[in-house]
Amino acid sequence: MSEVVQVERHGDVALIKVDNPPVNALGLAVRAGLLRALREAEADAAVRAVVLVCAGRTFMAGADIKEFGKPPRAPSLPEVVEAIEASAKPSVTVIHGTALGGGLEVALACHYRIARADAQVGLPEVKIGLLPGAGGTQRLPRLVGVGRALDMIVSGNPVKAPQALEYGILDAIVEGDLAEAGLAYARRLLDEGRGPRRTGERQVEGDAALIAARHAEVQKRMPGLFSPLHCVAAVEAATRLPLAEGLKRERELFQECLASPQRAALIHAFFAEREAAKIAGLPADTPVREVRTAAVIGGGTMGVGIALCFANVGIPVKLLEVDDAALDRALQRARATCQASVERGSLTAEAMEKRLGLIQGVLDYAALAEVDLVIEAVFESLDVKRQVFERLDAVCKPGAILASNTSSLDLDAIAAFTRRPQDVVGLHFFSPANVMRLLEVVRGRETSAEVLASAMQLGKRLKKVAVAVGVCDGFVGNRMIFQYGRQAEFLLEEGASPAQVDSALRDFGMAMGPLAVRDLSGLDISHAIRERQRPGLKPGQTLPTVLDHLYAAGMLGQKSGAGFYLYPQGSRTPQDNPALPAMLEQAAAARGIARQPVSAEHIVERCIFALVNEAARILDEGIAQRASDIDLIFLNGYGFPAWRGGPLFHADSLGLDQVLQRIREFHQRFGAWWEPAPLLERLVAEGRRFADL
Ligand code: 3H9
Repeated sequence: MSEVVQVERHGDVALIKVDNPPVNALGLAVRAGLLRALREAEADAAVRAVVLVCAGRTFMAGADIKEFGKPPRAPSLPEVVEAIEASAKPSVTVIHGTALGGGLEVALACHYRIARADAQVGLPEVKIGLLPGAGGTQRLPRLVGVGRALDMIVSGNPVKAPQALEYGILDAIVEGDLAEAGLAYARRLLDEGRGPRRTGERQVEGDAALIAARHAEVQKRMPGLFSPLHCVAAVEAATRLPLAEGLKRERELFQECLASPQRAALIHAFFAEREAAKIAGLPADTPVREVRTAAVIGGGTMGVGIALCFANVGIPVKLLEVDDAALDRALQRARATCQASVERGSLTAEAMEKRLGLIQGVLDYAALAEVDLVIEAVFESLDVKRQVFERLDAVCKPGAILASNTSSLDLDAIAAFTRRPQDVVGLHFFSPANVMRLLEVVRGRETSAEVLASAMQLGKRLKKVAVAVGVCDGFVGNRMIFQYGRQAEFLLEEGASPAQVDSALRDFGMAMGPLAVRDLSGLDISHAIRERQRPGLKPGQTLPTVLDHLYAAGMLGQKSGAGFYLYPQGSRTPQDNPALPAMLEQAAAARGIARQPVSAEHIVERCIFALVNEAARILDEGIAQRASDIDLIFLNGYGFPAWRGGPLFHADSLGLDQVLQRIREFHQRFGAWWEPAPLLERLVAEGRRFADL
């Protein structure tokens, strides 16, 4: 018997225990072990029932994702699952932690399912470009109905044990030792004379109208995504085919997903997220400082969003403002944000009050003396930051972590305003902070290993994707986005309209077009950044001038009703700005060019390759640790399409030689901004990819 699967006899019940840390993934050894254990129990006349439990922190979290894309090895998971369901002896499984993907499919094949109250079950395959391929799409609808099965399979979101009980996925919720609970349940089954109860033998009620509606909804809400429609098709098959044929159809659809480039991109993103937590030179056992209480300085949109991040995970947080009126506004803003969640149904009124109760408004720095961590979210000016950090240095207890949410100022300069630069770190949240998953953790020259490790751990606690970055103008994300946005402006001057630029990039998969984003964040901010950067430009790095024209006309984006687009009467729907064409003509004339049509393909190449070229410099300078960290930043902070895996995964899949060739052409045609990054040239010369770094 393989050691990852062990069998113990408890009288007439065989207890099968899976122990494959960290998450009991169903790799080859587990599959083979399960099959052997099952056959052994089948063959032993003294065994009358089987109990399946997992050791460690969780039930099986699914197939072993590392095996996808490699040659399949028998026994396959569907084979194991079929054997479990077909068994003539009743089986009970006990779920703790998360039963996900193939893990839940194994559980659905067991004849009875019980779980701890804090367990969760789900079929998240869609999130990695797949569909449940071991019977999940055929058995779940048989158990919970087509509507609920589609909800779970298309969203990939898990449900908690009490809800799973209500749905009929679980038979009971249990407490205490897993094996004992399973054995007790099995004994009861035997006492009551109950035998196997196979989900696959149940009938599914078809609902063609519901399936058609879901199909249409997926097409609308998830454009460009390959696997969600396959999920719908597989569930549809369950409604009209007998189990064996439905399983065959599921297998075919699964194989199509497995072969799709989107699967590879999404799995890249999955592992990128896990990799990002590992920092070279920072051992996993680096001591961390516990954050029991926090404070945020500044109650603007950003500060309030950050305070909510803490309250959302149950950490008490003080919010400091300059006077009563500003504090009132900030607390109102926090309430309004939560209220919107209550109205959407994603938060109960009771939970809202609990969260808001964790945010305490304060006016005096003295109130911050005992907090474990402070995040400054005040105006982006070094002078203002100096005042804040000098005061924090004076009042905060020794060992408190002092963080800045600056998006582009020099963190080392900020750290130098204190006598404890080792305790200073950047925590760059993205707006809206309580929604966006990305957190750039900026490591200053002096930031201690302990503070960096604590900040990374805090990111995970706040349910963020924390990525460590180094100090430079704009860190990783914004530094790249400066290049991207600049190309968007050049393209306008060369002949494109804002709607053309934005729709080309939306069609590529970006959540929003670059110009609509700029209007949303405010052109005054873009202008201020541009002016700050101007003195550092290298020879030949000319700037587009359209922004200057808009700024001079007081067109600051959504906040002023006009920017790259027009927003009449407070509308958020962009319309053409009639003042823009004349400005673009002027800008083009100043550059000595005639505006002419630009293709969508050219727009995408200019903007996306600008990201890639800058990312290569960032990697070379060590500002980002690895290519996949940069991908992660763009996937979680900038609306880059997950199914393309991030800008560098995308560049690898296009072929870096192709990308470099286009960049060289752009260098010839458009000048200094396009000087190829040395790393890109090296990679191409060596026939390597970003993924090989
Ligand atoms: C599937 O089941 C297909 C079937 O339908 C059909 C097949 C025919 N495989 O996230 P963490 C590793 S598709 C391999 O930091 P947490 C992970 O890389 C699968 N490795 O922990 C990390 O490794 P490392 C459907 C896996 O507590 C370590 O475990 N299932 C897998 O924050 C810890 O992970 C899913 O999509 C895996 N399946 O969260 C579930 N899962 O330490 C994917 C994890 O070397 N997993 N690892 O960096 C998750 O959602 C989370 O990992 C989980 C734990 C919630 C389980």
